[in-house]
Amino acid sequence: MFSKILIANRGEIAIRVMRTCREMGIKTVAVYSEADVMARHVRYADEAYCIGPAASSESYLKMDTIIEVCNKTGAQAVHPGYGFLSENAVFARKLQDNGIVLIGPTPEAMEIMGSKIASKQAVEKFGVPLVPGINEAIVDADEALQVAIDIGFPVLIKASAGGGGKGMRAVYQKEEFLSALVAAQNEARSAFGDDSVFIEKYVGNPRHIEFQIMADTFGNVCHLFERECSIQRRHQKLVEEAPSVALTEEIRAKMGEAAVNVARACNYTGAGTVEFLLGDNGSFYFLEMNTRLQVEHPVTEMITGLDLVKEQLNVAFGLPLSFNQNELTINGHAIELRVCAENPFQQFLPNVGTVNTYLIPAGPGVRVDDCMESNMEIPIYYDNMLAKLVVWGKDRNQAIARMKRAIQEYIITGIQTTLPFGEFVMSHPNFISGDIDTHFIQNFYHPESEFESITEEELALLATGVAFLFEETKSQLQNSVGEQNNQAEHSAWQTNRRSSR
Ligand code: MV4
Repeated sequence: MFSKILIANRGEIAIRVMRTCREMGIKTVAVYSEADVMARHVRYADEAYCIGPAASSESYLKMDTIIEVCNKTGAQAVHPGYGFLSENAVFARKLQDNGIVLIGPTPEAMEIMGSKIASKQAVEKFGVPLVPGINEAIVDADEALQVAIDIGFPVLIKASAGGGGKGMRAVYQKEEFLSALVAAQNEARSAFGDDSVFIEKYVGNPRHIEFQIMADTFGNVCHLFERECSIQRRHQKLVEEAPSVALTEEIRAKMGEAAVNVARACNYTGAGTVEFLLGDNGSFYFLEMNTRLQVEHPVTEMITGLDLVKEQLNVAFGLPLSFNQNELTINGHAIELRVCAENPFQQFLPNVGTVNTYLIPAGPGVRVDDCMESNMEIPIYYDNMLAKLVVWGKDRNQAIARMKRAIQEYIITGIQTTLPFGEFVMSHPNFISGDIDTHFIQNFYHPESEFESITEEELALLATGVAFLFEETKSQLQNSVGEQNNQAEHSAWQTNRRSSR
């Protein structure tokens, strides 16, 4: 096994990775920015090196500097966590060229899955179900219109280089199509430097179901069941759980097999996630594959009893997976709540400042992956997720009860967090009965009507400033299109302003 690795990340995920390293006797090297001098991940590591100023582009994204630190410290491998360089094929290649192991997939797999069109073309050959549409970049606008008419409205125009909802546009009738196409192409060009877009049938009220997969270098590919991540806002997940109440054993087996085939389609190695849309009649469609360890991986660890970081390290070192598909079973139920520095009573606006008191819950079935402590300022430069509150129960009801109890035990003063939103979800009849889809928040969560709102101008100003600073959460703040909820939010704002001002 490796004797020393570098963790090219910060926050809770850096600590999460280092914990497994310590259990396995692997020394850890942290890198940090000038904003993170006091950060917990820096103190947790065996060695730590400052790699630049606060801005991610000057520190956590500096490939050559990170490689220099590897060379200086003798770190044999790099764990990229999520975000930052984790899905960057250029970085993966640079590591390869320097004889450093990336704890992640090959650059080739990253490239295929980084392109929506390339990934759909690759997985189609493996019989993976796709949303009806065209898996090619649109070249001729009039031809594209005919394709849209053939598919039937509503359709979605999606950017090939997009992901997480960036560069998506819903079109409800043919009169809107050509202007939407031009707008989508322009948006894709300025956001990704690539204006390739394609068209899909718009699936209404879907669930977001994703499968964890693990693959080794011996051709073993397993799925570790699903996570349901339907409770999202602006493509930021807020609550995730495993397993999903929506899957029968039959659908789970089919989707699991499809997820394994997606991995095979790109010769995947390591930990990855295959995202699907699940329609209400049990139909499911491949959306995209994320070529990293995800934020919500702990719910999978809780129901499978596995340590995904340990499996990643084994695979990266050239060892086989420690299990095969037949040995995996779902044990109990796990739920994760993302604890973010956001005001859930004001449209989840990012909330900056200093945490005064910070006390985490504990007791049976509670796990907190975090990077906070009392009297710590939240750096404005990065993702505003402070912690992940994860619970396990023998069944879903026990997990929900534990989550409510843990939220009540959690004490965070000085800033607003998403904890009260978590309590709202855990108490909502539709969540309790499992009757949820990707429109849960827009359908059921309207606390702002009770509170005085800021103006749209103030929101726009804040959003613009913050968008620069949060590399990770940029997409949620951009006025992403293709969602009815923007309209709903817009009208909520209007109503609010009229009533409160
Ligand atoms: C869709 C869709 C409906 N129909 N594709 C959003 C992010 C990106 N991964 C794909 N997304 C969607 N693609 C078709 N053909 C609806 C969404 C979508 C969504 C998906 C998962 C979770 C939350 C979502 C919220 C809005 C839209």
